[in-house]
Amino acid sequence: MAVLLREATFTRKTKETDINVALSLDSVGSQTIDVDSGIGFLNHMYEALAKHSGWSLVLKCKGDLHIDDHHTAEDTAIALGKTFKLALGEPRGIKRFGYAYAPLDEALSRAVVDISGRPFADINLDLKREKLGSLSTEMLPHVLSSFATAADITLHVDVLKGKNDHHRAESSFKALAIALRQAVERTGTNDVPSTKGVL
Ligand SMILES: [Mn+2]
Repeated sequence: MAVLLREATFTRKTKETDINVALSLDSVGSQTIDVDSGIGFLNHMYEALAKHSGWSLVLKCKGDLHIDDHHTAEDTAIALGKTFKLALGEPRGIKRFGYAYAPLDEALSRAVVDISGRPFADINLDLKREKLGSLSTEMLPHVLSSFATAADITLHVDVLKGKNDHHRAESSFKALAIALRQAVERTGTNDVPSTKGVL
């Protein structure tokens, strides 16, 4: 029996941002990753997330960067979360829970994911710099929590160590990627992984 690929596209257009996302959780062969949010450091984080999740991801955003980076960062995270939920579909036959540690040199992050259907995020990055490239560092925890809320998942991310804010941020996205990859992994059954029988 052919295994269905878990894929989705999503479009979101407001007065603040115009976003198109195409996501595959099961990229066959080589991954396609093409991210242009208009914010270099944000692209770098989404690319790291896609790469280590094993996703193919095309994400394009035309945002109101003449105001600041807020709407673009927040709305791309919401759009990506909604696309993830659409691509995953009904959470049957998946591991549901995922957790991972990811180092980047001196930095170390931990991410714990539950594909729970209950949106919740607790994100502790403790970044000290005002900006990373043209992205306000305060937007990074907001991006992670917006993604989790839109995706209807429970997410805990903690940067445990690290002196360099670029490393701290990037290791947190890599940890999330590895945890997500584990959580959506197929078990080979058709079970809903909950004692309630529904997620
Ligand atoms: Mn980097």
